[in-house]
Amino acid sequence: MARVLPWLTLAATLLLTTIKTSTASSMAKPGCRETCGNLTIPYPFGIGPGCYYTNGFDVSCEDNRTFMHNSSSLMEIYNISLIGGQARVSTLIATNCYKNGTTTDGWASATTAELFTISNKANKLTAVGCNTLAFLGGYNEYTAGAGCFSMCPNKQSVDDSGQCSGMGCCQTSIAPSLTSFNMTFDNRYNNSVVLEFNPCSYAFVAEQDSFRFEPFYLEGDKLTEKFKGGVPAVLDWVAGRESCDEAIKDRTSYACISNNSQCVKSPNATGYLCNCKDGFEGNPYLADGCQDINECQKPDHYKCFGICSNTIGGYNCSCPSGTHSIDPKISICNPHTASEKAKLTKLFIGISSCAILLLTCIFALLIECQKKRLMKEKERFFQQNGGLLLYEQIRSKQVDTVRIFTTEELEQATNNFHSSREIGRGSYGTVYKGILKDNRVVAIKRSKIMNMVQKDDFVQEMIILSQINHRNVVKLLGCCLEVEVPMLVYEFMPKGTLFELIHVTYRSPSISLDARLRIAQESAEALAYLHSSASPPIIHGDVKSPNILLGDNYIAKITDFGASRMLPKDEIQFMTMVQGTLGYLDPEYLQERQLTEKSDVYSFGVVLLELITRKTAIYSDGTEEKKSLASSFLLALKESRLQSILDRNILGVGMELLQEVAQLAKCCLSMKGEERPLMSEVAEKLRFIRRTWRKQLTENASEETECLLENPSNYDPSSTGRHGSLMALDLEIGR
Ligand SMILES: *[C@@H]1O[C@H](CO)[C@@H](O)[C@H](O)[C@H]1NC(C)=O
Ligand SMILES: *[C@@H]1O[C@H](CO)[C@@H](O)[C@H](O)[C@H]1NC(C)=O
Ligand SMILES: *[C@@H]1O[C@H](CO)[C@@H](O)[C@H](O)[C@H]1NC(C)=O
Ligand SMILES: *[C@@H]1O[C@H](CO)[C@@H](O)[C@H](O)[C@H]1NC(C)=O
Ligand SMILES: *[C@@H]1O[C@H](CO)[C@@H](O)[C@H](O)[C@H]1NC(C)=O
Ligand SMILES: *[C@@H]1O[C@H](CO)[C@@H](O)[C@H](O)[C@H]1NC(C)=O
Ligand SMILES: *[C@@H]1O[C@H](CO)[C@@H](O)[C@H](O)[C@H]1NC(C)=O
Ligand SMILES: *[C@@H]1O[C@H](CO)[C@@H](O)[C@H](O)[C@H]1NC(C)=O
Ligand SMILES: *[C@@H]1O[C@H](CO)[C@@H](O)[C@H](O)[C@H]1NC(C)=O
Ligand SMILES: *[C@H]1O[C@H](CO)[C@@H](O)[C@H](O)[C@H]1NC(C)=O
Repeated sequence: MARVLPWLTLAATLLLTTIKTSTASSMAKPGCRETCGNLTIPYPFGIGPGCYYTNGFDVSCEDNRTFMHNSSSLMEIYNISLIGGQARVSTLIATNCYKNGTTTDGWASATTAELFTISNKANKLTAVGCNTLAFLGGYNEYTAGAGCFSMCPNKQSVDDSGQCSGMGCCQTSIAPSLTSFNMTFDNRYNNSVVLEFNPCSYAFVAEQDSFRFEPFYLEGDKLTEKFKGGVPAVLDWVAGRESCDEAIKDRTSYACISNNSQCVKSPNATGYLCNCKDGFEGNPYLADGCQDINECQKPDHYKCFGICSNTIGGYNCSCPSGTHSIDPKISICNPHTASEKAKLTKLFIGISSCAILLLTCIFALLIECQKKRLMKEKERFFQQNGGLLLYEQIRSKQVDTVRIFTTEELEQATNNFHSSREIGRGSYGTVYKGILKDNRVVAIKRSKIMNMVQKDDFVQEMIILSQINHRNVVKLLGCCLEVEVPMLVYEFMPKGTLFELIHVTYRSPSISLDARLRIAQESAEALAYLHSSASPPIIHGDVKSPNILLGDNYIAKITDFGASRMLPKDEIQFMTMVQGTLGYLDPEYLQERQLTEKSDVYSFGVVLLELITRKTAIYSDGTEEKKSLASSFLLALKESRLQSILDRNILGVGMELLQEVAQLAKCCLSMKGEERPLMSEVAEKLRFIRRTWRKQLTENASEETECLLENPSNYDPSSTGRHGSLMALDLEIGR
């Protein structure tokens, strides 16, 4: 069956029944029929001469159905959209049936009117059949084509999901902007093989969304029955093919003639369309077509909670006088009057700024208080620690050697008391290495809570200590009183303690006898000085090898004296102290709890023993049992086996001297204080022993190491600079 429908230019049966609807909202040209059946026909479409814009928009109305005139096939119009420039129309169906051994040569073609194109976005080439290959030959500017193949060997294989999946139905895209097409079938695929359930094949261009495939379409001529008028398809139309710029220039053919209309580019096709401007509605293709929207009458679309007044192209929504709008656009009116509102706003602003100001003040005050408290605390500690007293004393006695450091200074010097700066830690507290602003290296002693008897005493001590100026006494540089427990700042001793030198053997495998004697002598001199320089004498109270420090060239300097002033008061503290100085403590003191200069002498005796035996004050010689160095030594001396207890490294030459040192030590370790020599005597004796030793060394020069004899004649007991270097050398050799 072939249906050839040529260009139809049917003169419409002019229904001059001018339905007087010349209202402003009329979509048709004034004096023209506006509807056909249920469909409103808006200008540029129109029925009859003079009622349409241009040829393609010429439509006819038959039996309440609308048809396009100037189109190659009689297309029924189902729907017209002015805004998108689209129309839903019916299209032809090409049918190919197998009958009597032959196939009808079915084809269908269509040509759209000018300004109309077939929408390729909305439409698809659709073929229905079970051995069907359909072609579409189309034309836009060029020749275009599409093909669609569907196959289903039996009834069961037909896809019944409604989809055009290729089994009973297929769909394929078409080229854009087609103005004409011709659908044909390839007869090599015909319905002979599927005749019993599908005698015919169909092809058509259809709106994809409106066509749903049903398997029964394959039977007989069910499909053509269902879509008698044709399958819906979508056409794009434009008011002109030119762009808006071009269209506006050519005023004579410009379609957007309404006031308040505007030209827009067609969204789906090439060319332009007309729209009403915002705030207007109606038909932009008609003079006076775009009418102002009375927004106030459409509260569903245009919100206004106040008093609505329509304006041309918009509306004015305001609040009754005396009320204030929260949202100026839609006027949600606030019960507060404007002035009240303003007042409230002012009040609010006032209150909030006051609050902010107040908070800021409070905050600043808190910070200030904190600062003040800190300052007060510091001051309290300063006073508690006798800061003022110290100041006075410093002024009156013209002490210029001791400095009062601030906490900040010391924190800065020790990198906030960083652990990497720790150089010693004990029951007394921690010693840090500090570097002052002037690059001076110092040792800062931060004690744990100690039993400070009286602030006066402490200050007194400070004054005394600061006045002590002996080369073998570690110099006190200053203190910091702003903390609970004062911190003391000493000169820094780079070579550690005597304890480390003689007992941490890997550090100094061998120390010469001369070096040992020198250290002993220097320490003795320092103690003698302490005992004699001031009245009452300064008792060290804690003489032990860890309290003898070594400076450059291993010069010995004693530190931590004045313990007598800070003696423990209660039993627990006493026991702690005893434990700390076990092996050094004067037995008399243990009984009488009275420290004297002779207590220092006893302790020094133990240090002397450490030097010649290289054993710690409390030691164990392989066996579990801990022995007191002093008692072991005295026992060995009594049993005349001194050599057994002495350091093997110094045995050999100078045995008589060692005997003398041993005798000296024995005297120092006398049980009764009065039997012990004075510290000055000890120093004297050591000086003598040392001189003898050096003489012997010179005599034995040929056998001894050359370097040890470097400038032996230059000896001067009061100068240790030389000996310092000797000592260093000895140590070097020892390694
Ligand atoms: C018009 O619409 C009514 C109901 O909306 C419908 O019953 C009638 O069939 C329609 N007429 C045409 C010609 O489409
Ligand atoms: C067209 O529709 C109108 C009303 O909608 C009806 O009165 C008229 O009979 C219809 N005409 C035809 C031919 O159906
Ligand atoms: C136009 O098409 C839409 C859906 O695409 C439909 O809802 C509407 O009823 C149609 N209008 C007419 C007049 O056919
Ligand atoms: C073919 O069709 C003709 C009429 O068009 C009919 O008379 C004839 O019987 C048919 N032949 C067969 C084999 O069906
Ligand atoms: C129908 O198809 C068969 C094979 O599929 C072929 O032999 C036959 O010639 C075709 N008939 C026509 C009329 O093309
Ligand atoms: C045509 O344009 C309109 C408006 O942009 C849009 O809503 C519609 O989906 C388009 N039509 C097609 C088939 O893409
Ligand atoms: C459509 O194609 C068929 C087969 O090629 C041809 O016979 C027919 O003339 C074509 N129709 C048009 C309008 O071009
Ligand atoms: C349309 O605009 C023109 C000029 O811009 C004016 O003269 C005419 O009065 C307007 N028409 C209406 C109905 O507003
Ligand atoms: C809206 O109305 C108010 C009061 O009625 C007026 O002051 C204002 O100017 C109007 N705005 C516009 C855009 O017409
Ligand atoms: C439309 O119809 C007019 C008048 O009947 C004719 O001159 C014109 O060529 C036709 N246009 C098309 C595209 O068919």
